[in-house]
Amino acid sequence: MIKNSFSRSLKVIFFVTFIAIAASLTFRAVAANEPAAPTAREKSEDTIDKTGWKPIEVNLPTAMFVGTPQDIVVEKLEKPLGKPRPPFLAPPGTKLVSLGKPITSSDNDPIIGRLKYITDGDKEASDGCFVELMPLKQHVTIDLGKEYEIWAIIVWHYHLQPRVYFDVIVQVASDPDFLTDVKTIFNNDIDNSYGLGIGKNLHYIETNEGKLIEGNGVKGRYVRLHSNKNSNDDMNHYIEVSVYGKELESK
Ligand SMILES: [Ca+2]
Ligand SMILES: [Ca+2]
Repeated sequence: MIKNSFSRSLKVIFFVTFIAIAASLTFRAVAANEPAAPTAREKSEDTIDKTGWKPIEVNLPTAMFVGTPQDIVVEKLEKPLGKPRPPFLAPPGTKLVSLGKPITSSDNDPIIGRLKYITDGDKEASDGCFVELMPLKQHVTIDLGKEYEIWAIIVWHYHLQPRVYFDVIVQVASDPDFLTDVKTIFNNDIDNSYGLGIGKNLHYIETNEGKLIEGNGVKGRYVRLHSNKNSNDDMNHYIEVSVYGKELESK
C-alpha cells in the first residue's frame, strides 16, 4: 500500500516536470517569432527629438478636380496618396515667412499675371490668380529678407486641371546669385535636361494641396524654384509658393 502510494507520487512529479518543460519550450518558440529588436541604424533614425513639434498651418484652396487622373503618361510619376496629406510637423516657432516677400525671375515681364502673385497668399486656381512665364527653362527667386531655418516649402504651380511640371528643382542659398553654397532640396529632373544635375525625386500631379518639399532646417535667405514646361504645354506657371521657416537662434 505504502509502496503503491509512493509510486503514484513519483508519477505525478514526472508528469508535472514534463508539462513545465513543454510549456517552457513552447514559450521560447513563440518568443522567437516576435519582431526583432530595432537595429542600431533604426534607432539612430528615431533619435531626432520631435517633442513639442507642431503641424504647420496650411490653408488649402478650392479643389478643382477629384479622383486620380489616368491619362497623364509620364515616367517616374509619384502614385497619388489617395487621401489628404498628413499634417507636417515642424519645430516650435516655424511659421509662414514668404507672405508678401519680393520675387525676381528669369522672366521679369510675365506673359500673364505678375510675379507678386507668387507670394500674395492667394492659392485659388481661377483666372487672375496665376502667373505664366515664358516657355521652357525658367526660374523664380523669393527673397525672404533674412536667413531662416527652412522646414517646408509648398508650391502650387497650377491646379485648375491635373498637370505634371518638368524639371522642378528647388534650391536654397544665402547668395542672391546662387553661385556659392547652393543647397538643392528637391530635383525631379531625371535626365538632367535642365543641366543642374540628375534629380532623384519623382514627377507628381499638381493638386490643390500643392507639393510639400521638406527643408530639414536648411539655412538660407533666398529660395529659387526652377521648371521647364509641363505636360499640357511649354509654359511655366505659379499660383503660390509658401515657405515655412524658423528664426535663427541668436548667438
Ligand atoms: Ca498667389
Ligand atoms: Ca528633365
